[in-house]
Amino acid sequence: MIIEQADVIVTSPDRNFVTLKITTDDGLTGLGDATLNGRELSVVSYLRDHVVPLLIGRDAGAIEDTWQFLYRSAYWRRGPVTMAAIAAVDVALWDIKAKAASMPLYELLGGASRRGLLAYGHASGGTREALFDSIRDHQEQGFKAIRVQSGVPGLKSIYGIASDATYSEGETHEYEPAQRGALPHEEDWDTGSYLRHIPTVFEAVRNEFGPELPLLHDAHHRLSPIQAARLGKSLEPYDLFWLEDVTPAENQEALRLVRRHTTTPLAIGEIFNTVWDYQQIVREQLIDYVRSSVTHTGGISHLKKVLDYAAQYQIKSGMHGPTDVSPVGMAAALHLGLAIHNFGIQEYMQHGARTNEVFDQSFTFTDGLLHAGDAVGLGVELDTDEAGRYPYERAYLPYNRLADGTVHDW
Ligand code: KDG
Ligand code: MG
Repeated sequence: MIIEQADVIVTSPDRNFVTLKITTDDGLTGLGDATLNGRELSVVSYLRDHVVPLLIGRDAGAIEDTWQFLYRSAYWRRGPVTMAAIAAVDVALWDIKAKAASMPLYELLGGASRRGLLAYGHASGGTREALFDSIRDHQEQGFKAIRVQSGVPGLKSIYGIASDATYSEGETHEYEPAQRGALPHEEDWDTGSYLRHIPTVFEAVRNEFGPELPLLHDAHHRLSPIQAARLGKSLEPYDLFWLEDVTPAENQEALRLVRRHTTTPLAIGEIFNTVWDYQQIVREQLIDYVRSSVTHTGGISHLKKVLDYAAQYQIKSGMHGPTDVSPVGMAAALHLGLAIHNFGIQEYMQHGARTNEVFDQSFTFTDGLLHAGDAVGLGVELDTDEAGRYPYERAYLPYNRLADGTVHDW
């Protein structure tokens, strides 16, 4: 199994995706997701210009050795671009190894530890009525756990709210933050209004939907440690499954302060990319869920190390699964989630119809549980002709300004 060819495929069916396809001399192919939202072409260059030439002629079965070679020989370590590129190689090689073994990948990773993966969907609404409709819609789709994001009075556009205008029966409407265009979209932010409003939203949701439905919320990095502590405390009566990204977590010590004040479970890590980003917060038990995706954390080989480390402290997985993780990245998450013991929950935002035409997938979603399916390998194939119909289009994530014009965390 010698690597003969490696192609980087960029396609933009509903949004931009970057996929690495590795082909071996015996005709096996493997796919890896290398999509980095809003910075896609930097990973394309990293792969095409620097990594692909190193792969040709290597043993496709030497996954750990290839990982260590790519990570250490670059000298420049870590970072989202490097780790997304290495992740794509790693996942493509796992796909090939599982195909060579004629097994679904989760079997090769140790076999299934559960029947399926509890998934949470994204309910949102600018108004209370739209939010309740969205929660009901997700329940009808089968979701047994739901993330709740709400508009805030006085703020025009805010993270996590799907446009009410696109909401109609039978239509899945997922929130897509990256917008095509020459410049990023500007949103407004006011922490005081947010902190006053959000507890009233969860009170109303609990009154309407009862005490049992697992509810999640994403604060999207916007709070200071003491503000985060206040939010966690004020949400305690509504029994959240988790509160996500309360602070910009590169300041890991911030979470000590948050923890001292609240028992609301904390999830962090979608923008982390190595085990070293988790060193302190895992060792000091400052979080409850690891939010990293396979795509942004060096692939299955590296994220498995992060999750095994977390398992020693009873910290579980909560892998990132937004639309910017491609179907290839989602499949990798599902195989890993099935195999590990400390699985917690899986984020599941649904891809659009065009994306599902480009990527042929074998996962299932039944009664609230995701399963990777029993096709060999990852269970995803990419239709290159279909992909070729959708060339890359520049797109940016939005950013935030406060009322006085100051740029704020988005
Ligand atoms: O690319 C950025 C998105 O993936 C991110 O904003 C989504 O926070 C997110 C989530 O929890 O899915
Ligand atoms: Mg998030």
